Amino acid sequence: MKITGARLIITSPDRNFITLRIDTDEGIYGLGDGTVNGRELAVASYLTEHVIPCLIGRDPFQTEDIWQYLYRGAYWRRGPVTMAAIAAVDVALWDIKGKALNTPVYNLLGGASRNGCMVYTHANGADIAEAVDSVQKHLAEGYIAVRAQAGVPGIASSYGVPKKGKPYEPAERGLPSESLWSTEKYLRFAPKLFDAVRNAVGEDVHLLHDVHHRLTPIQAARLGKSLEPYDLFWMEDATPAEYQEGFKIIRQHTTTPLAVGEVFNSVWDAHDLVRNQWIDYLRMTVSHGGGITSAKKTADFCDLYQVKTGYHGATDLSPVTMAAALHVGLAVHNFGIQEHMPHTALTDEVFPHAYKFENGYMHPGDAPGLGITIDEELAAKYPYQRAYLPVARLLDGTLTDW
Ligand code: EZ4
Ligand code: CO
Repeated sequence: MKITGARLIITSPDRNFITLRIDTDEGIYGLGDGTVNGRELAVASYLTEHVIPCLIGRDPFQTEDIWQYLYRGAYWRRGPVTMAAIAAVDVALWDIKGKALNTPVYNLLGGASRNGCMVYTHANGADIAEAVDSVQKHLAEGYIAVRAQAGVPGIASSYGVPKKGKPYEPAERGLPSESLWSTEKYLRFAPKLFDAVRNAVGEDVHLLHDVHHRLTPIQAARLGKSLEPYDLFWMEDATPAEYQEGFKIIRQHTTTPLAVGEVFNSVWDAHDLVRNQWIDYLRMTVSHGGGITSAKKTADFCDLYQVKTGYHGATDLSPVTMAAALHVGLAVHNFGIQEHMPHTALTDEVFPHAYKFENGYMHPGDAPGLGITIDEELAAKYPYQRAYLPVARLLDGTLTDW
């Protein structure tokens, strides 16, 4: 089999997505996701100008060789744009391989290691009462694990809390908006939120929380300690992780489980975190970290240290990434949990898919390949629109981590 062509489908059904379609001489095609929220067109250009011309004529079954060709062969390594472009190719090739062999991708990664992938979804509210209601609403939908975020009193717009009446979507059309942040107010508030949520839902529900890189290591250590009575499944992105050793400080002070990595793009971003057992869950996005080939290797590396997967699954990753994450998650031994922030109905319509949610778990489905298609006619009705994530400033105007 030979690759005969590849092209991008750029569409914005409620938000922007970059989809790579690779075609072969046997009529089988595969899909990959190259979306990097707020930097979409950089990946598109990287693929169109520099990657697609190198793919023509290659054997799509050579996922390892093509991965190495694009990674080592570029000389310039890593970074979200490069690794998302490599991932888009890699995921599309696994899709082709599955379709050609008439089997779901998870069978090519070791087969199903479980019946389904436990997922968590997002609950949020402008205040504690609304957040508690939102958690209960998601439990009624069948979720057994829920992430809770609430507006921090005195801060106009808090991370994870939508504008009234709208579903939460981190990017906004136009140029970046600016939000305010106060660590002091947040550190006082977060334990009150989880006291209320835990009391409302009882012991059996898995509760998660996303700090979204807002704290220093010692502040994160304090938060982890103050949340211990509420038995969190994890505390996510407690501190920016460029400095991996920062997690050692958090670890020394708290037994609250730690998850990190949604902005990582290489196993090397997590090397110290994993081999020192400073974290419990690695969140590196399948489509930002080089695709299925590297996700499988990274999961196997984590398994040696009892670190589990907790793949990023926000709405800014297309349904193609959700499918890829579920195939890897079903197969690897050390699956932990999968984030599930459901796409809008329109996005789902543009990307018809075989994966399903039922009673707290998701399954990638048994269609050959990834089990995902794209309705190109519908996609064409929603052209790209510039959109950005917000930036955050401290109350005195200092730019901080959003
Ligand atoms: O803010 O993916 O855990 N999920 C998250 C996400 C991120 C977005 C950024 O593009 O933190 O909602
Ligand atoms: Co997060």
